[in-house]
Amino acid sequence: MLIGVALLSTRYYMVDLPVWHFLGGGNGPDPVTLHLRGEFVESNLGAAEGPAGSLTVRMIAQQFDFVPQCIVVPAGVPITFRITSADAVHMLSFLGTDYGLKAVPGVVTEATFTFAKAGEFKIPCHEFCGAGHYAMRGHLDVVPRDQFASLLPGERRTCEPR
Ligand SMILES: [Cu+2]
Repeated sequence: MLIGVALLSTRYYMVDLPVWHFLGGGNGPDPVTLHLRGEFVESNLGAAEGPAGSLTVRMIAQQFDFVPQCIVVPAGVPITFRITSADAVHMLSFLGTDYGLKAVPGVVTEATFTFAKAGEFKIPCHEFCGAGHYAMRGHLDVVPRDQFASLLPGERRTCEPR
């Protein structure tokens, strides 16, 4: 019993929060209408410049991919990630770095990371989320700052060769 309680209390984000949001609590994004309205509509995903040159990346994790599948960001600039999930709990890890992010339905996870050098990072899902979990991976393309500045908004959401 005690072990059960201890286990559950460490799984707060996986058990309590999704139940809480399902019951109408909280004011996070609704996983069902995520793609249709609010902060996480398709046109608002990817890297976007905010006031004072800040950079925010918005992303949705869902069974079994990331939207957008690839994001382009500049090197050496603090990047604020805002991530949510459309279904299960997912865990993004940026291979080759210490950075990781949990995507939880109904909740926006926010963290700011800086990638010092240009390079490509794979973003595999590290939380078992279903049958296609093994194939769930995104990409992060870190490009030099001046190259990023010359990209059009649409080019920041794709890893097509430039
Ligand atoms: Cu997964």
